[in-house]
Formats: sequence, structure tokens, C-alpha cells
Amino acid sequence: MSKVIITAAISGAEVTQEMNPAVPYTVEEFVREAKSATEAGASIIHLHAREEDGTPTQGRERFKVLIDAIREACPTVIIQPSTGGATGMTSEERLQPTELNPEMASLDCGTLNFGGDEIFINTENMIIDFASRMKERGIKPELECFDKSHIDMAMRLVKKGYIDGPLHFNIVLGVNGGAAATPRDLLFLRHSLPPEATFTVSAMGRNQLPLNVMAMLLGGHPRTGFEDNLQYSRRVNARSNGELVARLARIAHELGLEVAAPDEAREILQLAPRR
Ligand code: KMH
Ligand code: ZN
Repeated sequence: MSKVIITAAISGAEVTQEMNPAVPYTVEEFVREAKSATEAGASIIHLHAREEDGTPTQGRERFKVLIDAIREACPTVIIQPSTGGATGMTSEERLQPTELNPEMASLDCGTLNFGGDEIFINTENMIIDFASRMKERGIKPELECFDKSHIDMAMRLVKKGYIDGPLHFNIVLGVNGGAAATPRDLLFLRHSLPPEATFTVSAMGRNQLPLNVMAMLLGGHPRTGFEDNLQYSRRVNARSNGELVARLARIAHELGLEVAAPDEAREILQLAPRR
């Protein structure tokens, strides 16, 4: 059986230190969180950048500073910048981290309501632009699908040649406006993927852990971290991203699954050689 790749989404764009003081804002805090996650078994860091005061940013320079600092502390980990950023950002703003030629980046495959009046906009032409930029630069897209129509959109763009295989999806569950964080929706979406694709599962809040476990049982990979969930248990904040990763690694071992090291994750996902 293939090994399990744990992704840690350490920062996100929506969560704040008021909600959990361990959410990283400063470079030191990002390094602390990335280190805790990788030492506990994460082989991918999904990265949203923040200014020192916590403001979400897709700025190229800020991403460079954060990636360099994380790389120094965690030399082998796969760093996967977000191109989703935060709602309201323009395409050009969101695409900036691709200029740094990361090994992977997220590629959001559809528009959705994002709670309240927020809309996370990803038109077909935007997705084509983002996919083309990633293809040009040899960046492996993680296809972020918040609902079934996003999978269909991704597969249309694969057919048209904008996205090349081997395909890797992230099924994101439980965002207001997207598919629900339930076993039924996960099964439906998992069976809507091409059977040979690899996939990660992200789920919001207290549904993170059970659906992460279900992902592993289905032959997929779990994503944990503060972007999706701040609590270790009901009303108890996680002290670090590492604490969430460590629990998943323990459960994987109990299930008889091995946790992939970063180079093993590169092999499973067939990433281009590191630059
Ligand atoms: N923060 C959301 C608006 C991604 O990283 O690609 C978008 C998001 C998806 O988190
Ligand atoms: Zn994200």
C-alpha cells in the first residue's frame, strides 16, 4: 500500500491569533509552525503568507522571505504556496508566488460562496490562466475542488490540454457554499475523480479529523492544520500545527499505514525534480 502524505495548512488567510494565538503571522512564527508540522510527519506545507501584523498577502517578496526561512529550517519539505489567497484579491495578486517557481501550488477549480457576502471567484478563464502559468513553469497544481462541478471543470481543462497528469486533487469539504463535510459527500466526490488520480482531503473544523481518517482508509491523503481547523478537541485550541499532524501520524501507524517522508511524497505525486 502506498504511503500516506500528510499536508499541513499552517496559516490560511481567514483564521487569526484572536481565534488561536498559535496562528503564525511573523517569520519566526511561520518557521516555528512549519518545523512543528514537519517534525511530526508533514511532508507538504500548504502556505498562505501574512504580513507581520497578520494581514493576508500574496506578495512575491513576502512569500520569498517565508519560503526561504522555512526552507532553511525544514530543508526537505515540499512547500506548496496558495494561489487562492483571500477572497477579493485579483488574479495577478494571487499568482505572485508562482514567480518563485515552487514545486507545487494550489489551483482552485471553481467559484463558490464563501460565507456571508464573500464570493471566492475562479472563473473558467482565470483557472485556464492559472493552469497555463503553472504548466509553463513546471509547477504541479494541486486541484482544489470544493464541489462536484469543480472536479468536472478540472477534467474539462485536462481534456483541453491546459492541465497535465498525473493529477492530484484536494477535496475540500465543509466550506459554506461547498460540499458538506460528511462521509457521503466525500465518497461521492472521491468516486467522481479519475481512479488513477491521487487525492488529499481537507475538512473544516471538527470534521477535519474524522474525514482525514476516512481519506486514509480510502487510499487518499489527509490535510490538517490551522487553515481548516484550530482546535485539538471541542473548545480546546491546538497548541501547534505539529500537535494536529502528530495525532494523524499516530492514527496512520495504528491503521498500519506508513507516513511518507518528503522525498517519498515527491515520488508518489511524481513532482518534477527540485530546482
Ligand atoms: N482562502 C480561500 C479564499 C487555496 O489556498 O487555494 C482560498 C483558499 C484556497 O484557501
Ligand atoms: Zn489555502
